[in-house]
Amino acid sequence: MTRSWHEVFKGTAAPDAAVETSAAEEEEKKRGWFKRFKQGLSKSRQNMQQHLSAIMFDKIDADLWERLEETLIFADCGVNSTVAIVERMEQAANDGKILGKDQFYSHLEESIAEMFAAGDYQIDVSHLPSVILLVGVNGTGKTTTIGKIAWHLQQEGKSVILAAADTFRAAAIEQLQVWGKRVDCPVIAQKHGCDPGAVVFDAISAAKSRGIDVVLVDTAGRLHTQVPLMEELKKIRRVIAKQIPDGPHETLLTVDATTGQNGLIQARLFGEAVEVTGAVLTKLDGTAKGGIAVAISHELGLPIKLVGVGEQMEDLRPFDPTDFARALLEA
Ligand SMILES: Nc1nc2c(ncn2[C@@H]2O[C@H](COP(=O)(O)OP(=O)(O)O)[C@@H](O)[C@H]2O)c(=O)[nH]1
Ligand SMILES: [Mg+2]
Repeated sequence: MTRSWHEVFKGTAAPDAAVETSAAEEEEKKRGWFKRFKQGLSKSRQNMQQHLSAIMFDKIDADLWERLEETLIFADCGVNSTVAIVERMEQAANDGKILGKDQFYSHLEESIAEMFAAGDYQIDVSHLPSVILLVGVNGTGKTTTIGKIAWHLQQEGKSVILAAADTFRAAAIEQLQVWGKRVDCPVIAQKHGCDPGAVVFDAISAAKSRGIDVVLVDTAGRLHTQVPLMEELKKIRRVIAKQIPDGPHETLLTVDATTGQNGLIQARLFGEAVEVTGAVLTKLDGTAKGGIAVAISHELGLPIKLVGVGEQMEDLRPFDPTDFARALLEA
């Protein structure tokens, strides 16, 4: 089910009863979000439907399963998820549950949704302050996602501070400052090249003294193969844990959907080096192979907490496996 932001951010209050929107209005809003999400997935949906449209459904036989398998592989669902989905479908067919097109699609929707890793799909902002670390390869959307999250958190009544701990590139600090201006929240930054740990230390100190709710930490994303980056990330985590023993409360890994299986490999290496609590899948609007969402969650065993389906603030959406499967298959 489409979730609203206060359902995603653990630690934010439900809308005030006095100004609470009616159930019908809430439904209407959720329909709007789903429509937008579906729009972001249109390339992937067209691709999927084009492949499946050749199926006649007059015979449920090996040819049909082969075509389904090809479709899923081509959509970048990954080999393991594909095999699991097809097996589940064949089983349902053997049990007499798939006799035609409608049942095929409804079972496929269910089977895809079930591939997503079980886990906590919420983002924990219940601490004071809560610390959220964004990690991932360069260009996967860390800085942009931080700006978008900051805006949504503020909409839910949380105060936010940004920490420019990607000190490796000068442009990265400026980019975060631009976001800080845009969403109107403070940015703690030092000079290009300085110790990212020091920036994080300052940001947490500032959050504590000013009573700010959430610290969002931007980090560098030089390639995973570089040992120093992983050491740097571990050091940042130690600096956080020294000030806040149970922090960071979330470590979100950004993965660029347009990089397909290659992005998945990079993400896996990141995930092995730092403890990650969830994934943010960005640029889902820019690919016809949205099945990568299935592969990422299934292969990494990570819940996808957020997805980017465009460059606007509203194009960062809470992720829901059932919505995803529906948006991928629904006509
Ligand atoms: N279309 C689209 N572009 C995105 C999305 N998320 C990020 N981008 C773009 O991807 C590029 C790299 O993002 P950036 O935040 O700088 O990545 P970083 O290096 O990981 O911090 C920027 O041009 C963003 O505007 C998304 O969900 N959809
Ligand atoms: Mg960046």
